[in-house]
Amino acid sequence: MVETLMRKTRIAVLGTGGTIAGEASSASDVLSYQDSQLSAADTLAPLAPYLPREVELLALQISQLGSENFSTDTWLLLAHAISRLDQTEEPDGFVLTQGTDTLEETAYFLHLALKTAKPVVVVGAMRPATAISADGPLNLLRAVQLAASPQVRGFGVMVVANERIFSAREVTKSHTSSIDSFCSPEFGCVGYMQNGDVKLHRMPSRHHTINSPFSVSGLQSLPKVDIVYAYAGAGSESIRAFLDGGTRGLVHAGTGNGSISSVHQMAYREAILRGVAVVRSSRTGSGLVSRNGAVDDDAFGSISSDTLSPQKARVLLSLALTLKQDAPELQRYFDNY
Ligand code: DAS
Repeated sequence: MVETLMRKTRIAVLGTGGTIAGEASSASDVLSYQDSQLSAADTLAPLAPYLPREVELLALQISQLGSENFSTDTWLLLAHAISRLDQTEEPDGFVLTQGTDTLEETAYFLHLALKTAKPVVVVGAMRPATAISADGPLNLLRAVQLAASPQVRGFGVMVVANERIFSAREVTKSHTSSIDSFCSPEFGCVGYMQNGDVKLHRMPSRHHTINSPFSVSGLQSLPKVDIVYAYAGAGSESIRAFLDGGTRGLVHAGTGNGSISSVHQMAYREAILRGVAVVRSSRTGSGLVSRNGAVDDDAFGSISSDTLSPQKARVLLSLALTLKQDAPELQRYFDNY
């Protein structure tokens, strides 16, 4: 008798801490708690009865810290861990659990840097694991189901939250405490999770992962890029401090369509003369920062962020600076990624 052994769908789950791994002293306490207490394996335990039999999980603890403490080195650590696992364990998909505060930055970084067509899902929770109505277990179950789905092969990095699937480039945390915090202003989600089934509505349109030129293989650090926040009456102290600190790129979180005050313009002019890249983005939360709009980028030597938020523009600029320094070439990355 010939027996065919079916290989199970293997999902690697990488834990890094955050609220999804958090504990409070009372189940009714959803706001004061200790994050990063449970291991990746602990957070997966409640899912066991609901996982399809053909799925097997591989749990790994990468770090145990709130995502407000993530750095660009954490992103590199995660990218290297995923690439290594991809080769050694040959999983079919990846789930990364982390705090929600900077989740969108990690997700976009991996979306640009990873060289895999396998689904990668970044997931967190707004309430600790001990909460009477914790969102972590359902989000995590959906993340595993999504990562196991061949339908999203080639979609790059996704975020799943509150039954919606988002593309890493577009997703943002939009609320301090609601379980419906994750959204994608203007673009919307790419699909839904419906009782564990993946229901897709569109594909991510910009290039990513295997179709991006960025590679962090062998890279131990990223170029330093900082964000300058614009507000009425802002001085240029932060720009000067960043320049003194050795920054390689500055992202302007500008008012409106990425406008720059005359005080900031003077300091940025000096930055550009010193070879520091300056990207104009907007603090408004949605819309496209148009090139040669509020500022004549051609004349000024700046780059417009397209629809990237300041924190996402920083991610792209950090990676772009590993390949190019020139403003027109950097602009091409912002037009395409
Ligand atoms: N502690 C914050 C963080 O790690 C919040 C969270 O996990 O959701 O990002």
